[in-house]
Amino acid sequence: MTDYKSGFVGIFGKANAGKSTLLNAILGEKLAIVSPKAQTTRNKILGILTEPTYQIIFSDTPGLLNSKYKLHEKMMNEVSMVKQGTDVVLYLIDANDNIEENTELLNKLNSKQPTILVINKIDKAKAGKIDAVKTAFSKLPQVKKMIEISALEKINIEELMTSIVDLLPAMPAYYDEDTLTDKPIRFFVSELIREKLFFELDEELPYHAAVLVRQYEEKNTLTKIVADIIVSRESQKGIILGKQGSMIKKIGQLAREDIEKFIDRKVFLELHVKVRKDWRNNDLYLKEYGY
Ligand SMILES: Nc1nc2c(ncn2[C@@H]2O[C@H](COP(=O)(O)OP(=O)(O)OP(=O)(O)O)[C@@H](O)[C@H]2O)c(=O)[nH]1
Ligand SMILES: [Mg+2]
Repeated sequence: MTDYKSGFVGIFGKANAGKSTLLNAILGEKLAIVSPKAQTTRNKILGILTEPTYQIIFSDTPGLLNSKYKLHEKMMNEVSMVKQGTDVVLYLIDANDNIEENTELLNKLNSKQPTILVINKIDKAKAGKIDAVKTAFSKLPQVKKMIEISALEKINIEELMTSIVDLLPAMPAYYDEDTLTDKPIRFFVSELIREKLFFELDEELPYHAAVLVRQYEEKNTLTKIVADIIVSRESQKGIILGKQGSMIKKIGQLAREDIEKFIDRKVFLELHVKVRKDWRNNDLYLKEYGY
């Protein structure tokens, strides 16, 4: 197959731009967790799309930010790693977001690879915003193409795929056609639990939490999973447990339902809460929790 195309495509942008939503929309599978809060994604996640004429290896990345603690540094290391191996850059901007901030961030990303500006959330873009974004970004030489999409409503995704394939090198597939991602099942399980924290807990708390799957055991009729929710302060433990354990019960129930969908099996999920003081600034803990 001489004209087969294949390559690595990094999805970059500010937190909350819709990067993980886009990855899921492209793959038709919920690989990356999504929440209304910024800084949901912490690890790079590979999503592989294999078609008869091309294979695209997408990488979702954490939103670009200024590091405030070591966890942030690790997150930005993930971004750098993806950047190094990428053939095509997708830079996602929320159509309503600040334009100057985003042009600066794309310049700071400083990738030499051809870039597609993906203007997302056009389903709720304010009048004139899309044109303003286009005017500003057309001045950047690395931007080869600009496309308006809605990752949530799956608008213009096909057009985006065509534009990506145009920029890909002729190359045989890197992965076999059954491979969807690079992360083990335990990673997705911990992410689905972590996602629930973003929805059920107030402002700051999800940013102090990590999830570690300690046991994953396939029994006859179900899969038994034991996981720790790690927080950085004693006071946070009580909040996650809730009144008579009501909060952790709710989190466990919602997570279990999603995990069952993901692995297509009945799940028994046991959650524990542990305090690891200031884990976000501790290299050993960060490593243990997968960062
Ligand atoms: N209206 C609308 N909302 C969207 C669209 N795409 C994503 N969202 C919403 O935007 C929010 C953030 O989406 P994510 O996919 O988590 O964004 P992200 O860029 O991965 O964010 P981080 O992981 O924090 O960097 C979620 O509430 C999504 O439902 C879109 O096309 N239209
Ligand atoms: Mg994300």
